[in-house]
Amino acid sequence: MNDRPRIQVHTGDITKLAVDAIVNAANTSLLGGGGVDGAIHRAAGRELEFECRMLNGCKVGEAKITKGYELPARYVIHTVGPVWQGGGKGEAELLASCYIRSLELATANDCRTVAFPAISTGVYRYPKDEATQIAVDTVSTFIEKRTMPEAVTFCCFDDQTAELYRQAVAALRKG
Ligand code: AR6
Repeated sequence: MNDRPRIQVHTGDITKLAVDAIVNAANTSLLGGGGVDGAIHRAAGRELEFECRMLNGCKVGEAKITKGYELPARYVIHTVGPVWQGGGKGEAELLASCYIRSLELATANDCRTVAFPAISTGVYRYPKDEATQIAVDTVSTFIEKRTMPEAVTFCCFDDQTAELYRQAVAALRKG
């Protein structure tokens, strides 16, 4: 193991990352959509959609894995975040479950490096600060008990989101 922190924060487009697996914030159909889902399908090419068609969708809080096709990433892990409905419909547990199920699949497929977008914080309207806290807490709890994945990148699309993640990661290191 080297000394690089196991949790990293990156600002940019997740489709450009040459990691073992990128995570997609998909919908239950797994057949593509807007936001990061649309960007991943565009960059991976039509074969990704063909493989997704075979998967029979995915439940909220669960995850499924495909190949990465034309992406630099070897795999795409598709997970479905909860739609924000005010916080009283189990959204926090479902969002945490997205991170856990994705990391379990990554581990089962020998992925050393994994990148996550900010699941549910776009079209699904999950408040960014709460979603960030859940993402960072859940991932750090998962990896501290295991050696894999070796590194997890939170890939933020804008600087404001990246700053939220940096603060949450820094708080973790102090705590
Ligand atoms: N790289 C990294 N992050 C991105 C990228 C990108 N290329 N593009 C957007 N984001 P969203 P959701 C950020 O709406 O809220 C889709 O239509 C974006 O700024 O993509 O989980 C699906 O098919 C935001 O912070 O996902 C579903 O129907 C984050 O990714 C629905 O949207 C998530 O925003 C899922 O909604």
